Amino acid sequence: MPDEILIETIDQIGVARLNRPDKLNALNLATMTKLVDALERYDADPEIRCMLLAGDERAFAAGADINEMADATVVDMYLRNQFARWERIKRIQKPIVAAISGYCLGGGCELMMHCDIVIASENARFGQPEINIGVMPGAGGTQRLTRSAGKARAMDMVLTGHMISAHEALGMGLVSRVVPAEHWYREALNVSRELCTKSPLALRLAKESVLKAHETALSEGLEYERKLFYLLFATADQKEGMRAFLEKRPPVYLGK
Ligand code: CO8
Repeated sequence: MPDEILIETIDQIGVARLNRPDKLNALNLATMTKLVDALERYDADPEIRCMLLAGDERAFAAGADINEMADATVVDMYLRNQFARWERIKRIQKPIVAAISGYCLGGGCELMMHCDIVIASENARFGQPEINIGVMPGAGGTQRLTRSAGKARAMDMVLTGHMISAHEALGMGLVSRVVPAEHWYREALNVSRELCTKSPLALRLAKESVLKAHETALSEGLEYERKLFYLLFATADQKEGMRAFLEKRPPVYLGK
């Protein structure tokens, strides 16, 4: 069994690292399952105070795995129920620090937005490029990005699929700190160590409270987004967009 997730504990920090470097850590179902299982184990472990989630230098994650979605039907996507895993991440009570270097795109950017403190390398690149493959964000991108960045900037990212730099992401409130490239992981580890010195209960309740501010009317938005995301799997353009990516050619969209 390949290790899609590397797990280690450093003092009281539960570390999980995405480990599909040849696929830029694209989030396939196995990766998401193992990641969520690991985070829940850390959440239940009284020895663990906080979690650190990272990719590698080239990519945090370049999105959901397009190979697994390219030929999927609406029914396949519905029965896969992959968003149940994302709901479980939402319920993690201990703080999650994210260490981001390189590409942080699509589902990867949405995963980053599920984390609590985000440390970004100055070389990190963020984006919601789903529009380029005939779909749209499905794991909270249209909702969380808009709440952080505001409508105009969220629309720009979601409708054009353009990537933004780490400093732009900082300006939008998407990340907490930008650090020189050589410090991206060390700084996240330092922040995690600092959290370990705080009251574990206060950390949990403070996290819960900050998230509450984000939550108002969010659920309806997420539900709406999900239905629209599924709906796109009924379009020819979704099949074309994803096939074109896998065949390494430009897509030809017919608007149907
Ligand atoms: N899925 C599958 N494979 C991928 C993905 C991906 N998202 N991203 C990269 N890869 C693979 C490539 O196919 C390639 O594999 P191979 O070597 O076998 O051909 C390898 O990773 C390296 O990628 P590239 O050769 O393309 O590397 P480049 O440096 O030329 O380009 C990019 C890097 C710009 C990041 C480019 O790989 C890219 O555009 N990737 C796709 C980005 C994208 O569209 N992401 C959104 C995916 S859809 C999504 O996230 C929807 C989320 C919905 C909810 C979440 C449910 C889990």
